[in-house]
Amino acid sequence: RRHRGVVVLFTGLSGSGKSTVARGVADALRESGDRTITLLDGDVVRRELTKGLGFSKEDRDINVRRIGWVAAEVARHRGMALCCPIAPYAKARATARAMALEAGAGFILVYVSTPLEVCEQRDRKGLYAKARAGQITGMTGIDDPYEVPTDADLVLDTSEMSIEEAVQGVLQHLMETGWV
Ligand code: GGZ
Repeated sequence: RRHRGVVVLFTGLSGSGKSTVARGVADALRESGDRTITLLDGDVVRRELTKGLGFSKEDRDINVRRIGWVAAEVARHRGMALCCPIAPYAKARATARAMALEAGAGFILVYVSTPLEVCEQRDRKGLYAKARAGQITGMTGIDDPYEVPTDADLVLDTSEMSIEEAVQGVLQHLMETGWV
């Protein structure tokens, strides 16, 4: 059976666990091996695909649009693209969905809903502390918006479950909906 392509977009705050969960899903699916997986990981994307963009609304929208476009092209050729930008704006996420559907592929929006206070406690890069101290501005969730999705296909809170459980949740959803 040849699968149709599909784009899985993980959205959520910095530190919510998007990348970690997406990486876990990619690893699991690569091991089981019946789909080709492209992981468009945050750091790599901003280095290779959207270098030079910042965090203004305009730049974030361009960032998410480029990711969505590449993901849709991957999915057009029956691949599975996993991407994990914050993607704070509903309209940019809707554009990514539309581009995937336009390419004849599926689209799954995974909202990683880990609360701000938990993301802030983790603060792996120290960005939240800097934002609270006023050393940086425009930090998502602090002084920059995050529009909570109303159209998520799956919602995962990594403060209420382990990474392994979150990965299993995504895999189970993909199986239930016939994508793997
Ligand atoms: C949010 C920022 C910011 C600001 C730098 N706001 O936890 P991280 O470090 O590794 O992930 C965050 C990443 C966000 O980039 P995205 O491409 O995912 O964002 S968007 O979809 O909005 O384009 C964070 C770091 O970059 N970072 N400054 N002001 N996150």
